[in-house]
Amino acid sequence: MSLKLNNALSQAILRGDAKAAAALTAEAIEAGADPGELVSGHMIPAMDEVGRRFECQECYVPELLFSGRAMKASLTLLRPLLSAGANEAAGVVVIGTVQGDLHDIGKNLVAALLEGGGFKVHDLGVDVPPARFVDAVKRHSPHIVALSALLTVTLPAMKTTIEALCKAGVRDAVKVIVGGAPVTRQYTEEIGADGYSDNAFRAVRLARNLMEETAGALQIPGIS
Ligand code: B1M
Repeated sequence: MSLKLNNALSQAILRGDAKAAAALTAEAIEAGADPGELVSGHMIPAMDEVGRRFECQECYVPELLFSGRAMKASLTLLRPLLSAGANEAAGVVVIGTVQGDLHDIGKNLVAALLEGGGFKVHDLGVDVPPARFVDAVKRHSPHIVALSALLTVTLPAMKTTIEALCKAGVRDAVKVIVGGAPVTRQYTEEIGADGYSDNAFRAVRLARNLMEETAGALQIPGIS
């Protein structure tokens, strides 16, 4: 896979050209590129650059939207490769972006990589109210509830989601993991979540570690 092509993919995402991003991703896959490297080495840096430009008012919401679409167009092609190997042996996860927050690219990436790590994932989407997380826990009996937030103003929704799980009497039945750009380890501890990852790839390791910690108590098939 040539560096030129990788740069072209970053540039396509940066200028919000979904058609080019998809075509270049397909070309890269065909050329045998590593999907994880495409995502973390080229696509995420492009989105970070869009974010930097937005912050400096060098671009505006429409540009965020178009770059988001281009990123999604690439991820649609990469997702089957990232999530290959899904089964229920590793554990069950309910994932969603918390109430008030519409950002789902990072959350989708975490979901795909968890699937690739062997987890069965129930994705509740974006802007998920606490009550829907509670319902999903009752319905799917997950081992892990994964919460994503990208906005400083939606961070408190992580806390209220955990409080809702407590109130419904299901908090002790699950591990709660949190992530997203504004989330910190300190905040994770403050709200009583069980784990935090600043990165989608490391979220899989975190989920596995939590499963290993609780394997005895939860009697999870496939984990001894
Ligand atoms: Co918005 N946005 N956005 N945006 N957006 C950010 C987040 C922002 C940082 C841009 C900036 O100012 N630099 C800023 C937030 C500032 C803050 O609160 N601190 C911001 C803002 C302000 C807004 C609006 C308020 C803008 C407005 O309307 N005035 C608005 C809010 C809408 C809402 O949610 N209610 C808004 C809207 C949007 C779009 C809809 C246009 C679009 C989202 C499209 C979509 O998601 N479908 C968008 C985009 C694209 C961005 C940026 C540019 C890119 C986000 C992204 O997809 N990154 C973003 C700037 C940035 O992040 N640099 C920005 C790529 C993705 C792979 O990374 O999601 O961070 P990320 O996920 C990472 C990690 O965070 C982690 O793993 C991933 C990869 O390693 N991770 C987890 C995420 N979830 C995890 C969960 C885990 C573990 C790890 O465990 C459970």
